[in-house]
Amino acid sequence: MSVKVLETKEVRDLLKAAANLEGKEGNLRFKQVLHRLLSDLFKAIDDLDITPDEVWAGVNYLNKLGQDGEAALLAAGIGLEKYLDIRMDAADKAAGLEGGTPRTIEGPLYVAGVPVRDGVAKIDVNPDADAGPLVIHGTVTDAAGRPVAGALVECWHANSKGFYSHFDPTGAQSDFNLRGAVRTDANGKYEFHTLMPVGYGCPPQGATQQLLNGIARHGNRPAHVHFFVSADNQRKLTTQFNIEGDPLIWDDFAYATREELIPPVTEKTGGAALGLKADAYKDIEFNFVLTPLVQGKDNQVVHRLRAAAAA
Ligand code: MBD
Ligand code: FE
Repeated sequence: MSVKVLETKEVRDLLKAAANLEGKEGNLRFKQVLHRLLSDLFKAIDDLDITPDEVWAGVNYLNKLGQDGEAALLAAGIGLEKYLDIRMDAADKAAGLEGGTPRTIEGPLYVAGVPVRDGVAKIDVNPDADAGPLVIHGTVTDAAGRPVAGALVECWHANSKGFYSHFDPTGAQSDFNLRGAVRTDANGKYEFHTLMPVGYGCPPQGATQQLLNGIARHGNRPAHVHFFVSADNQRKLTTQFNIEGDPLIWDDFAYATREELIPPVTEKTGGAALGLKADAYKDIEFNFVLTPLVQGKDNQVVHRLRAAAAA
C-alpha cells in the first residue's frame, strides 16, 4: 500500500482540528508545537507506510513507558537530552559565550532537598562494602578566573551497584545517600567525601531497555558524577565528570561524555586522618568555571519535573 494522503484537504483539516489551530482559546504555543509534531508523525506514517499494527505497538509502548516512569530515561537514551545540549552549546557560541566548564546532560535522577554544608560534605551515609573511598574537590571560579565564594555545588552519583538513592530498586540506600550540596568557602573551594561509583544500567524489564533491545543497543553508562553549580550573577551549570578508565567512557547510552569532563584519578594515602573508610583513597580534582548571566538572565537554566525528598 503506497498511498499518500497527507496533502489532501481532508487530512490538512483533520490536523488543524486536532490541534484546535483555528480556535480562539487555548495556548497558542502548545497548539503550534502539537500541530507540527502531529503533522510530522502523519507524514512519517505516509512516507514509511507505517501500518496500523505498528502504530498500535507504538501507542502501547507509550503506555508502558508511562507505567514504568521512564519517559525522562528514554529522553536520555534516544539522544533527545544530548540534542538540547548541542543546541545550547551552539546558542552560546553564536552569542560569543565560551570558556566555561562544558555542560552535559542532567539525566533523570536528581533529588532536591539535600542539606547544604559549608565547604566540605561527607555524603556516603550507607555502608557499601564494594566501594572504596573517593574525595572530590576543587575550586569554582568565574569567567575571569576569580574564585567564587558562596557558590552552591550539588552532586549526585550511583553506588557500587550502579543504583542511585531514592531510585534504588533494592531499597539499600537512605534518601540522600551519595548526594550532597556544599557552599564554597572564601577561596571558592568545595570538597565531597564519598565512595567510588559504578556505571548505571537501565532497568532490564523497563520500556527504555525494551526499545534499546529492538535496535541492538545497550543501556549502560560509564561511572560518572553529576553536578549543578550555581552562584549569584552566574549561569547555573549542569554537568558531570566520568571516572577515567571506565570501558564505556566513549560508549555512553546517554551520550554525555565530553573530552573536558574526564579528570585524572589520583591514588592517595592519609584517608584515615580525613575520616575515610580506608587510608588509601582515590582523589579527583575538578574545577568549575562558571559563565555570566546574559543580559541579566540565566538563559541556560532548565525547568523540569524533579524528585524531591525531605531532609
Ligand atoms: C543516569 O545515571 C544518568 O545519569 C542518565 C543520564 C540516565 C540514566 C541514569
Ligand atoms: Fe547518572
